[in-house]
Amino acid sequence: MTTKTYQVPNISCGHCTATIERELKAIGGLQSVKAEIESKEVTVEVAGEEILAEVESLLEEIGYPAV
Ligand SMILES: [Cu+2]
Repeated sequence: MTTKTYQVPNISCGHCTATIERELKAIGGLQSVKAEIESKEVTVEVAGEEILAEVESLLEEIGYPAV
C-alpha cells in the first residue's frame, strides 16, 4: 500500500473537499482519500503506485490539479 499527499491550491471550501473525495472514491484500488481545507492537501492511500497516475489525472479533470 502507498500513501501520498498532494498540494491542491484550488481547494477553497467544504464543497471542494466533498467533490474531491466523492470523485476519487470511484477509482479502483483507492483505499482512502482525505481532503483538507486549511492545508489544501489531499491524502490518498492506494493499493499500488500505478494508481497514483489515475489520481493525478482525475484531480486535473475535475478542476483540482495537484502542484
Ligand atoms: Cu469549494
